[in-house]
Amino acid sequence: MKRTLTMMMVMAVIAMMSLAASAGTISGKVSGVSGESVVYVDAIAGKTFPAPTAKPVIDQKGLVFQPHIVVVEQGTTVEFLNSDKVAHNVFWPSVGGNKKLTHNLGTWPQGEKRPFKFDNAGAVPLLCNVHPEMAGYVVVSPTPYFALTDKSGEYKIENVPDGSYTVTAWHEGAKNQSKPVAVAGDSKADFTLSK
Ligand SMILES: [Cu+2]
Repeated sequence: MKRTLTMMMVMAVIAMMSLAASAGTISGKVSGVSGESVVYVDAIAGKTFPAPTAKPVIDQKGLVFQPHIVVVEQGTTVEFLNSDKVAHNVFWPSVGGNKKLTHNLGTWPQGEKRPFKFDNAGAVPLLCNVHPEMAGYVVVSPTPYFALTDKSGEYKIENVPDGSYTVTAWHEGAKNQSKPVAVAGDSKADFTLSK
């Protein structure tokens, strides 16, 4: 009996180790631009993901969108808060460059929050029609595998299952760059973006 238990425990440990070995990280650096960028794994044919439950908040405070860039998984509801004494508006002219996906959330006073569920992938340039100088971004990733780089461009996407993917880097005002990345444990992918 004891022996069977020991055997089962050994087998469980082996199973856990092989699971751990079948996923890794994608890390690297985005250069050619300064400040934060976004890196994400593009849609994977035949693969869907559970609906995200987190609802990140973008605040409008001191006449700026805070944070300036938020990256979310497709299907995420983002809540837009106004913490200023003045009324703010939120609208976007396109999603992923598609102008048909333009939307105006309206204009609302201090303390109010309005949600929006982002069902389409791509970068969403946030604007406020009351304050033309205000700008922010929601970047909607088609997969749960995404990262915001640090200010020097370094990023790490964790728990990516082994496989072959297309990975895209985005930066405000620059052209997207996509490249194939084969993940087998820990992998590297660097990007150089330009306007
Ligand atoms: Cu505003």
